[in-house]
Amino acid sequence: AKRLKDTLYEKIMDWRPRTERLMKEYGNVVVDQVTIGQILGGMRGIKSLVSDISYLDPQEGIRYRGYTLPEVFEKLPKAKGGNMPLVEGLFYLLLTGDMPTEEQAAEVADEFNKRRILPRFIYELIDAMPCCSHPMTIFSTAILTLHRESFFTKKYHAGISKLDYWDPTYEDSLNLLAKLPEIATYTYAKLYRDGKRIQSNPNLDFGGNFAHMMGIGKPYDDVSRMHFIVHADHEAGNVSAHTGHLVASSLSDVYLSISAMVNGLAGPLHGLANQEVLRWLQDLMDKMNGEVPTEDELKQFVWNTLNSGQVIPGFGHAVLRKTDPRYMLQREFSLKNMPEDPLFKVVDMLYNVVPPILLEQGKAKNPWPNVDAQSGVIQWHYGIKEYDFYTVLFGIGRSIGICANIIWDRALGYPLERPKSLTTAILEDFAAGK
Ligand code: CMX
Repeated sequence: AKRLKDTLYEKIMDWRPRTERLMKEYGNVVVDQVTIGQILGGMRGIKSLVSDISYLDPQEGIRYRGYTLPEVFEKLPKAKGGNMPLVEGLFYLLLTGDMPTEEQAAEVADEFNKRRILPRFIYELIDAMPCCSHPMTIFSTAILTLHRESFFTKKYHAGISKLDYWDPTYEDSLNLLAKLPEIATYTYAKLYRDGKRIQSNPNLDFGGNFAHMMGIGKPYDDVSRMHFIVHADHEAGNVSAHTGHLVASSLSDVYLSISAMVNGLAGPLHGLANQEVLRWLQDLMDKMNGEVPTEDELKQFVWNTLNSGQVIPGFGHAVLRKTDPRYMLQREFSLKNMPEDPLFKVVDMLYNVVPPILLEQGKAKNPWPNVDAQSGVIQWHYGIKEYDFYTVLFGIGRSIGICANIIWDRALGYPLERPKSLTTAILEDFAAGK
């Protein structure tokens, strides 16, 4: 069978004329207008990026390479002994646009396996991080430190052709992705288990091996696969994806770019929201002395949070205008596997309680839950109670999508990103019609 890299090369050669033609013949076609509100409002909604890896419809939610999430979960090859798809298959899909066969997913597994060993200096680095460092800081620092391994950077200095940039970027991406579960699980061991590390098992798939290294039995392998797959990509404009793309556009390699994207993910309005959900729920449970609250008590707690000027973590979205399908998938899993979990019961009550309150408050454009409202509760149920760690899991998943994006950025020769900024006075002149 054809190797992944050869398949990718063919796809790239087919795709290049499309972007070249758009650029040469249709470069002046107008796609969007920009208002002062958008310039001052975080560039919300401006159509100014391109990604073929995924597309987010405000009503329907994310599609990976044209497939909805339920389709992705149905069609990807499943892990042996599990019910969830192989993360390796997802990477194949994101990279090529083709739904992989079992054999094709196995090739990715094989590639990851060959590249997963961490250099000793990464363990030493994690050991040397100052106490109370947030796991996201450690994760980002470890990825950044691997920069010295970059194949792209070596090739660039040796002077390779621009047309070949994608190749060492692909190699760097596989090398990095293969190592992320090792970095994350050692970070966990170091912070919360006195550094007692469980060696990886080369016979297991990405998700299975992650669960094994975390020391958690079934169905945590399926939980990990589901988690990494639902978090992989959310088109190109969110903070993590955009940061990865932006940094890579200066020809910083994958290590520099992914470390940067992880830092963007670490903010409470983005990935860190999953940790915030758990912190918020624990605060609620403490106030209730561990009892599941009544609906009225829950409403009061939500209003108290809003009235103190805080956001309800896990609700709202910058683009989505319906319940996040990533929330629904995790909810289905929870209903099947942990319906009696008291925290899950509270999360499910919040699903009914929060949206009407946010609507009544009248600020949030989307009152519905997002991915982060559910993910932490599942981790908690399977024994990961150190919720500071949750965003690292998000980071592993998101890296898969961002690496696929960056490989394609290089393949299609996307240039340095450089939008134009204005001054307030210039905006005031526009406002006055000058
Ligand atoms: N609770 C309270 N207020 C909210 C809210 C929420 N969950 N979501 C939005 N709002 C408020 C905003 O803070 C904003 O208020 P101001 O006008 O006072 O600034 C107003 O509603 C309008 O915001 P918006 O246009 O609906 O949302 P944005 O595009 O500005 O922000 C997001 C989107 C996700 C940052 C926001 O909904 C939020 O803060 N949610 C809670 C944090 C969260 O769950 N983040 C994770 C998102 C998914 C992810 O990236 O991981």
